[in-house]
Amino acid sequence: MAFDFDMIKKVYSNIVKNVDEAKKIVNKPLTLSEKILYSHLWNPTSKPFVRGKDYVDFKPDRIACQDATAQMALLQFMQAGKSKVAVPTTVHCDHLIQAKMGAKPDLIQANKVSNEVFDFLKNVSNKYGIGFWKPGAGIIHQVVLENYAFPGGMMIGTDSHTVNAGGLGMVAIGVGGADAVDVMAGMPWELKFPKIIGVKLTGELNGWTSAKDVILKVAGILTVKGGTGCIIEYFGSGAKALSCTGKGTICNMGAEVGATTSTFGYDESMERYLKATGREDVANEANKIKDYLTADPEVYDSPENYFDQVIEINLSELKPHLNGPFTPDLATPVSEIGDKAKENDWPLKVDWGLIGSCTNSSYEDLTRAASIAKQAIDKNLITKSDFGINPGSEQVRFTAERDGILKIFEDLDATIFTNACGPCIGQWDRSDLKGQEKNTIVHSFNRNFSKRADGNPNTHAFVGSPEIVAAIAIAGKLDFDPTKDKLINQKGEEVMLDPPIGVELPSDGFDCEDSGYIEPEDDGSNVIVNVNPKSERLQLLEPFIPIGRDIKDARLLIKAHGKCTTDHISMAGPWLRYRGHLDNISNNCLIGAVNSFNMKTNFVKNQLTADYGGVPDTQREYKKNNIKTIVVGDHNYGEGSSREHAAMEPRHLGVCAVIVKSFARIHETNLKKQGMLALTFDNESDYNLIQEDDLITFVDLDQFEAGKQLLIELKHSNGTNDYISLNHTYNSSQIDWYDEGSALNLIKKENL
Ligand code: MIC
Ligand code: SF4
Repeated sequence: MAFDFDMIKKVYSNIVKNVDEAKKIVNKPLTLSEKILYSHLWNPTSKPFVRGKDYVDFKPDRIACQDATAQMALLQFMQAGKSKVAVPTTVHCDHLIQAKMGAKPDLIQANKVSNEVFDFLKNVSNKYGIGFWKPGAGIIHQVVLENYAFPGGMMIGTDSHTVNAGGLGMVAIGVGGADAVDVMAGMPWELKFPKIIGVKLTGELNGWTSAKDVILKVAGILTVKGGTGCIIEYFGSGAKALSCTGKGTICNMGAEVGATTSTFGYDESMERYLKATGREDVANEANKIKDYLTADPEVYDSPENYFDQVIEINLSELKPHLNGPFTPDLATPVSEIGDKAKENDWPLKVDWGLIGSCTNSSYEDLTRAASIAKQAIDKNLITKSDFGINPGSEQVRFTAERDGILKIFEDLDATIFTNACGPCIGQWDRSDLKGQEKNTIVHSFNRNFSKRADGNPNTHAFVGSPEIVAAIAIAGKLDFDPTKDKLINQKGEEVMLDPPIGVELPSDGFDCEDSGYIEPEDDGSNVIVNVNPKSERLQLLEPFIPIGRDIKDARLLIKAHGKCTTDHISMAGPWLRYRGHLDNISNNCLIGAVNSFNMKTNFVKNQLTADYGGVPDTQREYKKNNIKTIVVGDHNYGEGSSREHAAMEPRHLGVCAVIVKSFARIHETNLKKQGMLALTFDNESDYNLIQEDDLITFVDLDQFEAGKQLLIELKHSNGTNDYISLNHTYNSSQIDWYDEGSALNLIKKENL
């Protein structure tokens, strides 16, 4: 039986009732996204919601957390005063495993190095009724797709790629830990009712083109912020023809365009996947209410009448792409990447080809890449680049091993790493890299921000499908176009690679000896959770003190120039080790952000001494001297990860406000939840008015209220001043979070 089958049945009976009701209220045919949203309302509504405007309370069906974010989420939940989580929740250990030698030794090493954290997560899970997936079980989103996702469901997860579950027709949304705590504590989860972008897929994938190329293309069209505040709903004959895990790939990388989530209507590919992954029961239930698990026919017949924006992609004409470097929306067809690389001086030699990550580590992905690897062996080719594979889950790995797929990669000298995130999040001991040399890697991951995979700012990372990565790793050069270029084999002959052939689902079924799942005790009240006060990895949280309505003569900590993702604000890689220790991890606060006054990273002016120093150290000095500070940023500030550390660190160190041109959704919410001010310039160019030595005063914060601008005064060091109007999206309950010091403080108060 599927996990939480009774819950799913209940959701299905509600969907029927609630969608019928919603149709009357909205009074027109509904998109799938609306059906799922309206059937998960916390309170019934009598009026339609305005997309992109109304804040709505939702009731998600489940929660998933991964080890790197779960630590902070659970440390917060432990303070909420509850004995058990209110909705089915799971924790997945996948981020804290470094790729180095290969799966077995790497896992042993991770269990040694992060034993304290894994034990903490296991105990807390056991205590509060949370399902625990131990290290090696797989990457959270692949495990969720295989076990928990279900058509028409709504879930949240403390990871931005939670959206992967859209591949099984869910509305699955990435959130910060504090949001997850609300739902774990039995409270509603709030979201601004999203706009909806329709993507119509026509034609059929062929040759070297795969599902990955759909989202690489969409990323090129929408850019990293084009999906902000929107759900992307895919439909059309081309959508139906995609496999379920292919749909997962597309939804997964919706995070890279800032989309709230992405989804597909229930279809036969999902039915096949549910059945293949042991959930025939769920498929049978879904089949009974099929029409409720996709949009009304009118919507897909005339999409322009129902979506806020419509994009059409003809899959028959779509070409394989490589996106990058440094940003996932720089989309280039493989056939043009060589010329572009030469123009831009990107290194053509490719040092590594990496296959894996939550977006492309399914059985089908491995078979498509293996079909290329097999040809290389048969045609006497060797890989010119190093080649590494992270399978998505133990079920995928076990089955791929049984079916001889891993052997093909090994015969080609690839290293099979653990079923985990690995290099995707900088958990990679990259042996070939000596210093900061300029180099190129290609991978099937989703993000390629500067320094992400290996900490080297000069690594040019390109994102492509697993089969393109395999082909390029074999060729060893970025300007290899497998659709037309030949390679010279070991015998000196010219050979070509044929297009990949994938196996959607294993013909002998999935198999696995130990999935890595640990069920919690029914009553965990006797489970003891210890946190060593001397630990450098875990630290119990102290409540934040409210910032208050009086911010006068604050200092500028940093004005960040250009792209400032959560990786720039709170780097991952080696810093993942401190994710459960707020004070220690705060030592990476904003160290990757570029100071717009000198274009250097981690080099800001300390107004107390007039010296320049690192961001965290400088901020600690301000805090010691009770000086309030603000951070200023550019567009899409906080893009990428859901990690709330990017908000908690500045909060912990005493930053009051973050003022930017625009925010990424999750990060903006994270700042609000932690009791900070998240504000945007009314006039974007006012960013330029802010000077390094300014004294900054909030003029009317005493009148902070929903829908009303705030005004700040800048006193410049030359004696002049400027006034700047700032916008915000706080509603009145979010202003309460600010006044209480954090959303958690408010929960605690209400529980008392
Ligand atoms: C990522 O892909 O950036 C991560 C690491 O999975 C993050 C979560 C984290 O920072 O722990 C995400 O996507 O939310
Ligand atoms: Fe893990 Fe990478 Fe997926 Fe994030 S994007 S969950 S780091 S595999």
